[in-house]
Amino acid sequence: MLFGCQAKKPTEAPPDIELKPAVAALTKTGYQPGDSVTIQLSQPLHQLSVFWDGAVLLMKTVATDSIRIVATGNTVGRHQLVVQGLSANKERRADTLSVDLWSDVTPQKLTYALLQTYPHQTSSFTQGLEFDQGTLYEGTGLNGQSKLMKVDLKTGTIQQSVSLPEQHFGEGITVVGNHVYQLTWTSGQCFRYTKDLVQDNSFAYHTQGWGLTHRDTTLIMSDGSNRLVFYTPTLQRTGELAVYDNNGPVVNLNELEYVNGYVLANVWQTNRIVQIDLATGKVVGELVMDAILPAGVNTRENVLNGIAYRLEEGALYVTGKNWPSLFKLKVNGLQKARKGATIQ
Ligand SMILES: [Ca+2]
Repeated sequence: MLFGCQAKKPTEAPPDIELKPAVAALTKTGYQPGDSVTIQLSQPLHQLSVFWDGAVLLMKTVATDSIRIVATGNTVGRHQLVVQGLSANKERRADTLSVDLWSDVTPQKLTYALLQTYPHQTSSFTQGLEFDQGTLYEGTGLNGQSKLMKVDLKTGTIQQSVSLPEQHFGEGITVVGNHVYQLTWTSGQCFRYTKDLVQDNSFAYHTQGWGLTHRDTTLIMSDGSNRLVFYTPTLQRTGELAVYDNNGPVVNLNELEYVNGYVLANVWQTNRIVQIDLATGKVVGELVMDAILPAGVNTRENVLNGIAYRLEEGALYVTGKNWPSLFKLKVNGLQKARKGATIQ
C-alpha cells in the first residue's frame, strides 16, 4: 500500500438517514410575469400542493409526471416555489425551488441630442457626478487619488477639492440637503461633508459601494449587483429593489442619477444607461451612448461613469473615467415624471 496504512472502509450513511431524491425540478429558472412554468416530477405525487411565496397556488389530487402553473405577480426578482405531496407509499415529499421573475417590458430606446461639449479633466477617474443648485460636484476614485470636487462646468477646472486618505477608493456621490455624501469601494465607509467640502461625519455600511443618488432624503446605492439599496441619511438600511430587464437581472449597476421617479444607472463596462422604474425594478428605457464616445478613449478601460441631471434645464450631463469631455444632452422622454413612484 502506498502510504503503508490500512484502507478505510467506505463511509456508510447511518441507517436512520434516508437520502430522499428531488421530487420536483424546473426546466429553467427565469420567467416573465404570466409565463407558464412547468414543474417536472420525478415520481407521482398525491394530494399535491404548490405554494408561491407561501400562498397556495395549486392543489391536485394526483399528478404523475409534470404540472403547470402561471408565474404570478408583477414584482421582478426571486420567488419561492414549494411543491409538496405524498408518495405512492404515503410518505411526505417536498421540494423548494426558486423562480426568477424577469421584466415583461422591452426597454424603450431613448433618443437624445448633443447640446454642448465641455472640457473634462483627464486626470479625473470619475465615480460620481451631480448638480446641486447649479454647482457641479464630482467624486473620483483610485487609492491615493480619490477626491471630492466642485468643478467649473464651462472650463472643467477644479474650483475646490478635498482628498480622501490613501486607503480609501472613492465612489459615488450625492447631495442631500446641506450635505454631500461620498461612498468608498471596499472600505465600507460613507463620508459626509458640508457643502464647503469639510468632512463632518462618516457612516458604515456592509456592501461594496459603487453608485449613489437620492430621492427626497432616501439614499439609493448600487453595489455592483442588480440591486439598488435604500438608506436613511445616517446609513440605516431601509430596503432594496432588484433590477431586471426582459433578458434577466441587470448586474453591474454603477453610477446613478434619480430623475423624475426613475433611476438612471450606467452599466459598468458597457456604453448603456438604463432607466429603472423605482416602483417595479423593471428597466423601462435605455440610452445607448456609443454615438458620443470621445475619440481615442478606450471605453472598455475608461468606462462611461458619470451621469448628472439638471432639473432646471431638463438636461443630462454625461462623462466617463479620464474622459477629455463632458457632454450635455437633451434626452427625449426623460422630463416626464412617473406618477406614484415609491421607494419600497
Ligand atoms: Ca449621478
